[in-house]
Amino acid sequence: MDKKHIHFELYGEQQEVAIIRLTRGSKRNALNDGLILALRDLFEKMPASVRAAVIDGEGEHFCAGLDLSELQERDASQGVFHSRMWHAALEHVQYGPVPVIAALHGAVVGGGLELASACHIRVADDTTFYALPEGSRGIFVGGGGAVRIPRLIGTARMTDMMLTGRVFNAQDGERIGLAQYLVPAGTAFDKACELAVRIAGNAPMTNYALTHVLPRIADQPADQGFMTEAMMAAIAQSAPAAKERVRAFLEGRADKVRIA
Ligand code: 1HE
Repeated sequence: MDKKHIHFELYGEQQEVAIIRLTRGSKRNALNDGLILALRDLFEKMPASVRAAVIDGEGEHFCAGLDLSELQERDASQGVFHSRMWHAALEHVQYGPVPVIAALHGAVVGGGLELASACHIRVADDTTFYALPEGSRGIFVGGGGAVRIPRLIGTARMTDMMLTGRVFNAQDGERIGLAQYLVPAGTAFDKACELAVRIAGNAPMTNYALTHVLPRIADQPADQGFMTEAMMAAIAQSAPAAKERVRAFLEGRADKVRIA
């Protein structure tokens, strides 16, 4: 494991937000095996106080993707296991204990985009650019990108990115759905922390429903999806946290919905 290239700290009044920073800036936060395993372990052993997490990268770029220097040494069967290791690690991010927000800047490329797409919310600053250089390097995505990226931007756009080496800038990335938020240069981390604190205050069952159940409903046929939704709705609304929140609104103690 490569804990020296990953920084972990707790943030917020109740230490409710985990900050996870890739700190391999000299290699543009390229993800070697040790870093991928360290990410998996962090999500597996998240402290109990944590209710949301932020991932960002040190230096000029979020992440340059797979560490290409490790690629040269692998044969086909090792390649399968390597890809499956990424899958397992990024499953821990997507289906881990808490909602995860990626704070993006600079290069979000290859495996860096695969990592970002395993997160639940992406906040990009103006310097962000997105690419899948696997296409021009003679390889393919292997970290879950073939499953997750078409769900964000559609199969046609991902095909274009890989066939032609197309690079999307921050504005176009937000327009096509690679990020949900676009913020001025240098502010993605602060915005991600602000969102994380807000998310951490949600009822835990609602956050669980959104991170673990909604994506599965989206993959179900409509008939099954409606049924899963009904089950989840019933479970969420029966939690004491939900009852108190609804009561607070009815008694005028909770915020109304307003545009910011
Ligand atoms: C790396 C990597 C890397 C940088 N593996 N070492 N990803 C790519 O094909 C992207 C490759 N990287 C780049 O295009 C550029 O580095 C960046 C646009 C991200 C940044 O450019 P720049 O000018 O700021 O940095 P640089 O000078 O290119 O790189 C600085 C150092 O980082 C340099 O090493 P040095 O020892 O010469 O200082 C680079 O070699 C090193 N570096 N990126 C290894 N990716 C699960 S499958 C996923 C498949 C993929 O992700 S494939 C896509 C890989």
